[in-house]
Amino acid sequence: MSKDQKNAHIDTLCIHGGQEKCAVTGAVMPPIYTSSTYAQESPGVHKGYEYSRSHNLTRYSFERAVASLENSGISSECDTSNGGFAFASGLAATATCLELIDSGDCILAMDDMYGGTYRLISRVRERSQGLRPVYIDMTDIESVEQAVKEHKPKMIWVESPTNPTLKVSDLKAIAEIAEEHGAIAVADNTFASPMLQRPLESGMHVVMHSATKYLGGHSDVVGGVLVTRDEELAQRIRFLQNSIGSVMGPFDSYLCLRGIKTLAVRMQRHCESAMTIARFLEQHPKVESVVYPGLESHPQYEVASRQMALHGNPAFGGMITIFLKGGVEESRRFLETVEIFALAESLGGVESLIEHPAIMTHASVPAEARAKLGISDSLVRLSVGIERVEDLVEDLSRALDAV
Ligand code: P1T
Repeated sequence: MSKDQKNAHIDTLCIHGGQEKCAVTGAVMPPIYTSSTYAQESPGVHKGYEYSRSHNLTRYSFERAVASLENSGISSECDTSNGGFAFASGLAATATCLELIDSGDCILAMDDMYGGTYRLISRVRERSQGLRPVYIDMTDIESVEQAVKEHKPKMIWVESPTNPTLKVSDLKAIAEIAEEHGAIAVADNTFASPMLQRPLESGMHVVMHSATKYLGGHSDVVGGVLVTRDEELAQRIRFLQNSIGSVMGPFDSYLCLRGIKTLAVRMQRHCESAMTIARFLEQHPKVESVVYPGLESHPQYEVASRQMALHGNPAFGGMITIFLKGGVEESRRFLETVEIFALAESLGGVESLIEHPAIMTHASVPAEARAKLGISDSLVRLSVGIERVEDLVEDLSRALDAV
């Protein structure tokens, strides 16, 4: 990015952050570099590009763009992509991040999080890496302090807002605890996106995204990202990214880069429509309760209002969780009746999606843990897209009438 863009507004950074026009052609978008390898003049003498797992300019463009949005502050002298790293999926990013800690180490993790993250930590890395996970509710900062003292974790993994119960944790307070105890603090920022929340600015060491969601934004690509503000971690993650090799390919990098160009306008619409829908659902007689960080009834409404903002005003994202009156049959009827909302896993795209976490995205979380977290048969998760909000309300209204 040129010097005069350094203080640019985040809306502008979505389009220009970390980008340079092609020196040869002036192309405003980077070419999709498909070459798997690069010719060398003499063994070891090359233009900085050896092999595409290690070096790929299309991927770098996307990595730099996200690093700019997350405000990594890492120079290109320290890291080619300013501390941004792109992976084949969100879970590939998470898996690589977990390699920052050693066999036998404790990881303190949020009790509620994406089911696949839980599965990776508990059902894969606990066995293969000897990780010792401890799950706690990080909305309670005192319990984070206590758990850190007791278990001495090497990594603290927090998702905020969480998937699917939308718990919001105080990232600044957690980062301070991690810093004091020498643990690496990682925030999964998928639900908020860098438009609403920049965890590195709150002191977290690493931010993770499923780029499949808001960054990509069009449900047509699977990807993941890590960004760090710490120079040493940047070097270690660069090494791990290349050594493990689960990198994002050039076509996907191009799609993700294209996606974030419209992140600012998309997030604005997601937030506005979700608020309208949350208020509509809140007063609906077939709905037992609505969880949305922007409602005063949300248990962490105050933290969310402080931590999540769009253009300086509190903003709470496009995800809503509801509890329907009744059980699995009522949920099924509702989910089978919606038309504009697609019954599908995933979230964060321009189209509205709806799903049943207990049967779909969080089936890998043990039933006992799900029950403790309240992920019941009547819980339904909505990802509010950017269609006309009146049409979305009508769709939900019709489906609720059918329950
Ligand atoms: O699907 P993948 O790109 O590998 O990302 C995993 C992931 C990580 N973190 C959060 C908060 C997520 O929501 C996800 C993926 N989630 C879904 C597929 C879902 O429907 O919830």
